[in-house]
Amino acid sequence: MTAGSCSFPRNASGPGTSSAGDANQATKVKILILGGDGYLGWPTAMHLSAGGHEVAVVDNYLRRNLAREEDSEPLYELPNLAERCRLWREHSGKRVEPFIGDLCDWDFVADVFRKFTPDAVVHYAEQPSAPYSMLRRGAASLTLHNNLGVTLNTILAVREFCPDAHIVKLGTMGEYGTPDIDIEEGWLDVEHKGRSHKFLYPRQAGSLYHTTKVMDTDLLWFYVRMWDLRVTDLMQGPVYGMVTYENEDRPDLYPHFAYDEIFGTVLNRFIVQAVAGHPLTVYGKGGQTRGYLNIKDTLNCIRLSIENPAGRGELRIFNQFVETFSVNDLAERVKYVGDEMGLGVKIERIENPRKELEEHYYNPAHTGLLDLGLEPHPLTEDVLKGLIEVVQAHKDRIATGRIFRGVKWT
Ligand code: USQ
Repeated sequence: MTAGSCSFPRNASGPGTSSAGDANQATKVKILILGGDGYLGWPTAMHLSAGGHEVAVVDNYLRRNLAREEDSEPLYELPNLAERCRLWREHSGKRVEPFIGDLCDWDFVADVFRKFTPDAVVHYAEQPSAPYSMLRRGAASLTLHNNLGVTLNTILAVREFCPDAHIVKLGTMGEYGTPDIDIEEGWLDVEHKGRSHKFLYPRQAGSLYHTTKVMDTDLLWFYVRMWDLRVTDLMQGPVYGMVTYENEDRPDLYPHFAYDEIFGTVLNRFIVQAVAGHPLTVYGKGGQTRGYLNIKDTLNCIRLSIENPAGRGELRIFNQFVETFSVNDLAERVKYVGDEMGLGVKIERIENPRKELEEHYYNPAHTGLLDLGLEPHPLTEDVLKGLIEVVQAHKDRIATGRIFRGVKWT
């Protein structure tokens, strides 16, 4: 058992089987990606397909539809999922099979799992935005029902159609919040009145979206204990970038790149703001610190998790990020590189629409994925310059009115 995992005692063959042994048995894995049209889902599909795995993707375009409803259109136009699969086939010679439908609908889920019975399921199929979840009653309800509904259906489908399959679930570092002690990798040994026990690390999320991820983890842990599922839950920080190994010269294979307040994450937003000549929108004091990663690191983390699966009856948790930065650090870095490129970047500290600590302790562990062989891509000046150049190529599509609307948390 690794530091970031917990197995429930089992009668049949003992606690969690060895990860390394499982990985060596199968080089080609049949992988179903739930949420395969999203910012991370589509690049993951291409990456795993390029790596020789057999891949299918499922999506109902929830993210695209919500973005349209909220006037949060991405930086560039995107082909639909069937077209993406065709383009990928042309480009790579490899086939990715698309399924379009709602994973909250059990009949659809059962149909997909019967047609494509996977060895591994990557579960991204959630409403992914914290600001969206705080917008209004309907958005809160959609976030809760969609996220928990898809997670439950995924668990039930694995149990019914492929009980040995490995579920790789995207959680979030935001499950832990910002406690005033070190954050461990998923679990905490608690000593109490002379006895000790390992528990899930205490979670105290900062938005309804992040709270649904806490609930997902609880659901997964419950069913790992009941049904000996294999699960890896990845506590991911904010991701940046759009260029991956598979799409370097193919903008038509870029992922959904959002820069608006609802669906855009902070560094992607700052890059677009720098290109548009909009002041960088630092919320409050800007001391909010998070763990960040390049989109290429996300792909490698998912691949490494699949190729080194959790054992039966094991909930394995990794903290998925490579570097920590405060919002101020990010703004200063974007300003420095932007100014070198002649953009004349300004930073503006605006009243924080969110309810969060703006200065706090932050020291999360993150050794599990490094131990599996992750080689991080740090946020260098060259990386920032490359991102700015890609956004510059789409400058005419930036709608500055989308950059800030002030969705209040309270
Ligand atoms: N922030 C600013 N200015 C902005 C946008 C954000 O100062 O213009 C600040 C936020 O207040 C926050 C930090 O930057 O303190 C990160 O915000 P974000 O919007 O990049 O990320 P967040 O809403 O937390 O959510 C994103 C993804 C989510 C993922 C999460 C990882 O949308 O799916 O789970 O990052 S984490 O933040 O570690 O919880």
